[in-house]
Amino acid sequence: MENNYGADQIQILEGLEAVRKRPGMYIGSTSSKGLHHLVYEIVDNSVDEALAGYCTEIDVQINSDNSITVTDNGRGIPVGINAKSGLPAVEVVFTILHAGGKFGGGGYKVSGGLHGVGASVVNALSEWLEVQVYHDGSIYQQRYERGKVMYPLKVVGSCGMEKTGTKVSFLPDKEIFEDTVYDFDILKNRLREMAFLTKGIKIILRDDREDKKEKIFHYEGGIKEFVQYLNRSKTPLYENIIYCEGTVNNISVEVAFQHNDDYNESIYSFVNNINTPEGGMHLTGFRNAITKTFNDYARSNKMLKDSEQNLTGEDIREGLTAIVSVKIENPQFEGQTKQKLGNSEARGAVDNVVTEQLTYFLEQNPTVAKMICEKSLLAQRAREAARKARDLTRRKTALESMSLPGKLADCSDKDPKNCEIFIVEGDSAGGSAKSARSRATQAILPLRGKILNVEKARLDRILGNAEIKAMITAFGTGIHEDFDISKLRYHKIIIMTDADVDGAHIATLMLTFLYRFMPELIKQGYVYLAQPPLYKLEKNKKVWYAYSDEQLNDILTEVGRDQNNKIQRYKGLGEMDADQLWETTMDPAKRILKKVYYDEDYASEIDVTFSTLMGDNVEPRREFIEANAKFVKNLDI
Ligand code: TTJ
Repeated sequence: MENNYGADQIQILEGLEAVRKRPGMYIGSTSSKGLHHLVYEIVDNSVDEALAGYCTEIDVQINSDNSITVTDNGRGIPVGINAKSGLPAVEVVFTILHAGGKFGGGGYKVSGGLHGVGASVVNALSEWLEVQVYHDGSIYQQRYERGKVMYPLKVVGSCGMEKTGTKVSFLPDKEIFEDTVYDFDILKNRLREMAFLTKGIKIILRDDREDKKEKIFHYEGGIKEFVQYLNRSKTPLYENIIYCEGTVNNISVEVAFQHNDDYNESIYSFVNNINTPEGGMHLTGFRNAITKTFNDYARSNKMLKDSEQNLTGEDIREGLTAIVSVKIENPQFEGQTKQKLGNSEARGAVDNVVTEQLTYFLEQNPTVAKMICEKSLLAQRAREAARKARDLTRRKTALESMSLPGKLADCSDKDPKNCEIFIVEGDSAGGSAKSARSRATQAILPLRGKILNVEKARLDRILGNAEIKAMITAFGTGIHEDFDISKLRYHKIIIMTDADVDGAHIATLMLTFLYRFMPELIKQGYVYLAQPPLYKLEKNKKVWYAYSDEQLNDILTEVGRDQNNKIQRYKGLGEMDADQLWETTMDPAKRILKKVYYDEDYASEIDVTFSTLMGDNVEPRREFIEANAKFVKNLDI
């Protein structure tokens, strides 16, 4: 028996020696993080006892020498002899690696850190550790130094029969830890979290060093109060904190949530009281459940019409604060940092519990249900708008990188001040304009037919339109928030259309586009309308051009009305040859340009005009063309 004991002792010491040789493998690190981890490893045991229903209070004390004392009022670690080892169970707990939770009790150990290594590791990494167990009116005690048993478990005193519990004190080993000074706030935060996650438990943290401090964490509402705490500096959307709880296939599920009026989601998930920053199956189950349940509710209550798209999970989670907490027997951690729950059965468990109880809650609380659905619908709309804006940005980038349009006959001068661009209606007129122009300073961009009415088309169609794309790239400024007037390649943008109703309509469509997409060009006076003549009068090898009926009359009166007058009515730019076009419309020395101006005082009126008069009706269009004169000034250049 004694020999056996000796052999076991050697094995045990080899086990704990391994922990001292490679502490990082057991507690992650020997930095401050590892130092604090020792406390959590011990407290976890008391939390388990609380979860088993036998412990209501856990006392954590930082002593003046930076040792820690954890006391609970549970049943006490068993002091009886463990059959397999022939040792008191309490000694097994502190001296045999991975013994934690495997003995006695019957229940599984749910609590337990990322490394889940238990009390023996804390013992191995402590200069000394003392345990006292209050049980059956006696106080049992054992002491260890760097994992070595100092004496067999002994009775050191007596207590009332009703008093039970466990008290563990330890001093982290300075040979192991870089830093052995405890930080009150670090312990405070984690213990608060543990208290939230274990409803009803009272955790007291005391600092007995110079700066005496005490904190008591006790939340009867558990994670409901956790959500309330997280939303404390926010404006909740409704008063209730929605709470779902249940056990499915031995997986215990607890979820609490509440929306606030901002846009971020803050969801924290836990497995066996351990934070899972990478989420995992439990979080997936929660997300699936709320997405499905809120969509079902919104549909059956006609908040979403049949034709409307489902709310996305993102829409529903806008402004959501939530805690998802599961307790599972054999958690599998995955991912980069092993902080993601891999057990797929946890997904179904959370989904079941949340779907069933949330559905019931929404039926019972229609006001809250409607508020959440309405917020989600707003989020959906905002998301749609944002997507459109993103698409637009993408398109814009595509436009910027686009080379100059092939149809553009550019000028050779690169100083925008000297340059002008003629936007010409029709390919044939474009051809004449190209041969007539002064190549150095005049660029020609012919447009085929009528350009798209930007008042009546969705943005995607507008930006997909070849004529519009050609203009944007030729001008060089970009559009909307990317508009940069300093990149304008021509200081005169001249719209040159036929001098008839159709021509005027095309000019109007052009102006509408410029007004909506590049209003600065108009405001800063870069936009002009060319004035081709309506009539040509030839007499005795002399030529006159008339830009209006009135002007023709004046000329006729001057030259005399006789048979030698040869009068030509221009129906379109295409009827002029290159020389005529140059002479009458393009030559800066002779032409008439109308400058399009923008009067800030008329801004709203202009806006309404462009929006409403670009309809399919011919009459309003005509009216508009006449009204157009309001925005156009005669200017002789
Ligand atoms: C195990 O099942 C039988 C009854 O006692 C259960 C038990 O071990 N309870 C228990 C352990 N309560 N508290 C602890 C404990 C407390 C501290 C501070 C440290 C450790 C290692 C365990």
